[in-house]
Amino acid sequence: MGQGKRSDMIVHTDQPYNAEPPRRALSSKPLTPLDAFYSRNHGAIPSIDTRGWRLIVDGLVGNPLNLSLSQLRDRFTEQSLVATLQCAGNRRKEFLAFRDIPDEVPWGSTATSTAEWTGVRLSDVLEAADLLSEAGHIEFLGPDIAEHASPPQPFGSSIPVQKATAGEVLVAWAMNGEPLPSAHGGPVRIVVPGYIGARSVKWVHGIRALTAESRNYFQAVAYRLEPADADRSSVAATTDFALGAVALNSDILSPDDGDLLPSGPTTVTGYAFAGDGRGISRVEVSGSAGRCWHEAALDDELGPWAWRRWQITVDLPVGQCQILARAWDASGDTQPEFARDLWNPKGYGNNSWGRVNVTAA
Ligand SMILES: Nc1nc2c(c(=O)[nH]1)N[C@H]1C(S)=C(S)[C@@H](COP(=O)(O)O)O[C@H]1N2
Ligand SMILES: [Mo]
Repeated sequence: MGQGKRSDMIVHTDQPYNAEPPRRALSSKPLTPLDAFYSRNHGAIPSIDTRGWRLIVDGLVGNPLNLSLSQLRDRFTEQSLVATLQCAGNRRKEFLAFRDIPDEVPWGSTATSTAEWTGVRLSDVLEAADLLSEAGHIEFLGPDIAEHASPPQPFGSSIPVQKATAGEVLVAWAMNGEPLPSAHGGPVRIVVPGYIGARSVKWVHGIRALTAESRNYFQAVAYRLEPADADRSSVAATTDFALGAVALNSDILSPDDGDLLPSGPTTVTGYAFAGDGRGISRVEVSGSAGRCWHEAALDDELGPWAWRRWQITVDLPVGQCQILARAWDASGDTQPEFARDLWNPKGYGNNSWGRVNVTAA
């Protein structure tokens, strides 16, 4: 069991450790157990001594801070919230049927998970540091070196100051009531609810107020959405942009792709998630490859930053059959039908209809 994970994790790479759970591991509970939570790493997982850990808050602040974990805990009010993390590369595998994406992890459908996070509000920390009005972005600095970045460098990211001061962003030390495991950023990480996972920097040791976006490789080069033809054109792409809020997505968690099932009534479960706090308004499921759709029952909300789980019973005819799911969010947005219409050179943001193929006997 690598990194304290269940033995049936789908491990894409051991070094660095990149693994996602089987769908059934996400379908059983609203909060993802720690041993099933996907883990995405660009470098070796560091082992950080909690007693020696410090958080430096500097840059465009009037009062720079240097805090130990106990000072962080004592000085600010503890907050907990449920938030779903979703990697921008979630469901990249579906793009590969259309066109190859070299050098990126071929994530399936489960580079997403949900936990209750506990820590302090980033907005409170920034207020104590006397954030200056010139600040436009807040940068997070990690210690782990990504060898494949050019040049090799520690992982980092930034978010706009409006998001950083909105109250939901946490400097977190616990996950589902347990101290943060190393694989998830222990002792302390940032959690940016509603944004792509890459902005939630693990093992954070620095928070820096800047005028503009971070120049870290993972903000300035990777995790940007490029036009579909960017890798073929001779001129540099000018319209790529840093990914922030997660696009509306939904997917099927049970049954799994390739399952053999009895025909007749079958329970289908899944999740829907709209980034940046937009609620889920409706989920529809088809057991007949889209010939007819039925409205799924939504589970209780876990809060504005978490996935909305859903379930429905559909009648499966004997034979091969494709089950589909699509969601609507509170802004009336819905998901595109095909991954191929969303293909992009780095394979980010596949939020096409959820799709599993099963055989009913
Ligand atoms: N320091 C650091 N933080 C990081 C990363 C990393 O490689 N190093 N990966 C990011 C990415 S791309 C994602 S999707 C999330 C994954 O968080 P998890 O491993 O806790 O699931 O962490 C983010 N934070
Ligand atoms: Mo990610």
